[in-house]
Amino acid sequence: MSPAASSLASGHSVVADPSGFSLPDGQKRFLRWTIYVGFAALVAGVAHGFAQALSYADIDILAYFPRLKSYYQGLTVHGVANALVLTFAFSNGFLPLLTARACGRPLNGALVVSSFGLLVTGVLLAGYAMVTNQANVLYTSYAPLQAHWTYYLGLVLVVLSTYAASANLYVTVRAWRKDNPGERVPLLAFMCVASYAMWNLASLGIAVLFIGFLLPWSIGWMSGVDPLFNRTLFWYTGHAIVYVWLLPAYISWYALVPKQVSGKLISDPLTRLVFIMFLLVSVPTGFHHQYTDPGISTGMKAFHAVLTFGVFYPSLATAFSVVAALEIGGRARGGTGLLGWIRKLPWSDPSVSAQLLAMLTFVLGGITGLINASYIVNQLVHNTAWVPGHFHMTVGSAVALSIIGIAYWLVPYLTDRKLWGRRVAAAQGWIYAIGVLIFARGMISGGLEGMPRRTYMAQATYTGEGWGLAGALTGIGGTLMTLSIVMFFVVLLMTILFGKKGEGPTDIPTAETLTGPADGGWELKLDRFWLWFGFAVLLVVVAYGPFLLTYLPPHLTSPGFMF
Ligand code: HAS
Repeated sequence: MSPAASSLASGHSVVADPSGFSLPDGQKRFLRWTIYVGFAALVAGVAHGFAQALSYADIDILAYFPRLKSYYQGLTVHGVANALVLTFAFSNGFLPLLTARACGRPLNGALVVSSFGLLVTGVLLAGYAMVTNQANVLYTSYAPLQAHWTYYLGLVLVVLSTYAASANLYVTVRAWRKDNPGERVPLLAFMCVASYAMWNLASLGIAVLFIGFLLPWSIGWMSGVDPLFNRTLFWYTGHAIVYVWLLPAYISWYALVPKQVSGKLISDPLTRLVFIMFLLVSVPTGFHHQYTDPGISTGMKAFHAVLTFGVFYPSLATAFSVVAALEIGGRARGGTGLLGWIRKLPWSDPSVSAQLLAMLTFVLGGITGLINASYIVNQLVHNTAWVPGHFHMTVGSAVALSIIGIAYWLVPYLTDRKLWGRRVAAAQGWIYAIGVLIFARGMISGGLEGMPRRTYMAQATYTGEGWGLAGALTGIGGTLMTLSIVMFFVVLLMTILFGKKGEGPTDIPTAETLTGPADGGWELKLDRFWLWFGFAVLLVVVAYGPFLLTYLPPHLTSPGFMF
C-alpha cells in the first residue's frame, strides 16, 4: 500500500465505511454524558474565574455568590472544575471514541459505564466538600491545608474513571491487534494509547499521595503528614498532568484539524515519535515546580530542568508538523505566496478557527513555560501572577479553546443535530482568544512587578508599581473570556435542544498522512508500548530515586489546618 494513501483513522487493513462511523447507541450516549459532565463543571469553573479576574481590577463580587464563604473556596472550585474535571471528563469521552473509530470496532460497554459512574460519583463527592466550604485546599491540595475526606475520595474516583477509560483503549487496541496480526497500530489509536499510558505512570504520585496520606489523614487515621514529601508526590504527577490535558488537543491538531482544512498530516513516524517522547519525558520533570523548595538537592533540580527542556522538543516538532499540515490545506484551497495560505484556511468554520486560535495562543503559552523552566529566571516569576498568565495561555486556551473547537463538531456528531448558531460560535472563539491574551498580558506584567498569585487582590491592603494597569487588563480580559464562554454555552444548549435533527456529521474528521507508516525496520519498535513504558519507568527511577533514597521515610509531623 502506498504510504501516501494510508488512512490515519483506519490503518492499513480496516476499510473506512463510506457511510460514516458510529458506536452502539448506548455507548454513544454514555460518552456524550461523560463530556457533558465536563461542560457542567466548566459552568462552575468560569463563574468563579470571573470573580477572580475582577478582583485583580479591584472589583469585589464575591458577596453575590450564594454559599461562598471565602476567596479560597471559589479558587478551589475554579481550579478543580476547570483543570481537573473538564479536562478528564473530556478525555474520558473523546479518546475512547477516537480509538474505536481508529480500530473500527465498538468499545467495551462495561468500561464505558464504569468510567462514567466513577466520574459522576467522584465529582459529586468532591463537589460536596467544596460547596460546603470544607475543601479550601486549591487544586494542588498542598498539606497541611486539609480538606474533608469526601474531597480526596472524590478525586481518587475521578482518577479511577480515567483508569477505566484507559483500560478501554487498551482492550480495544488489543482486540484489534488480535484480528490484524502483524499490522501497524492505527496512528489515531496509537496517539490515544500513548497519552493515557503516560497518564497511568504519571498518576502514581497522586495515587500514593491521596490514598496513602491525605485520605487517611483527613479521616483521622494519621495524625500528621509531611508537606515537602506531599508536594513532591503532587508534582511528580503535576507536571505530566499538563500534557495529559494537552495531548487530546494535540491529537486533534495532528489528526483531525488537517482533514478539516483540506490538509494532510505530514509524517506518521514523526507523530509516533512525538507521542513516545511525551511518554518518556513528561514525568521526570516535576522538580521544576519546586525550584524554590528546600530539602531537594540543587543537582536533582538541575537534572529535572534539563529534562524539562527535553519535553519541549516534542512540542517544537508538533509546531512544525501542524503548521506544515495547515499550509498544505491552505494551498489546496488556493492560497499562494509565503503567508497567503493562512487567509485561505476555513476561518468561518468555528471548529477550525477556535483550534487555530488555540494554537496561536499556545505559542506564547509555550514560550512563557520555557521561561518558567529556566532555573534562575524562575526565582523572579515563581508564585507571582506571571504563573497564572502562563497557564491561561496553555491549559486555559490551548486546551480549553481546542476542547471548545472540537465540541463544535463532536456534540453535533454525538447528538446527530446540526450545530446551532455557526456565526455566534465563530465569534466566540475570537472573543475568547482576544480575552485570554489581554488577561495574560495583565497577569504577566503584574507578575514581573511582583504581583502575587492566589491572593484576593480586591481586599489587599497593599499595592505595587504597575499593578493598577496589570489588574485592569486582567479584569477586562477575564470579562471577555467569561462572555465568550456564555456564548459557547448558548450555542451548545441550542444545538442539543433545537439543532436540526438528522443533520449532524456522520463521521469523525480524520486526516490522511503524507508519509505513512513503514512496513519494516526500526519504526516497528515504536508500536511496542511496553518497551517504551519500561524506559519511562527507568527514567523516573533515575530522576526520583536519589531524592527518595536520601529523604525517606516521610516526616509525618504536620497536623491539618482547615479554614
Ligand atoms: Fe507549564 C507552571 C514549564 C507547558 C500548565 N504550567 C504551570 C502551571 C500550570 C501549567 C497549570 O518550568 C501552574 C502550576 C501551579 O499551580 O503552580 N510549562 C512549562 C514548559 C512547558 C509548559 C517548559 N504548562 C504547559 C502546558 C500546560 C501548562 C502545555 C497546560 C496544558 N510550567 C512550567 C514551569 C512551571 C509551570 C517551570 C512552574 C512555574 C512556577 O514557578 O511555579 C512546555 O511544554 C511548553 C512547550 C510548548 C511550546 C509551544 C509549541 C507551539 C505549538 C503551536 C503551533 C501552532 C502554531 C500556530 C505555530 C514551545 C505546538 C499555527 C496557526 C496558524 C494560523 C498558521
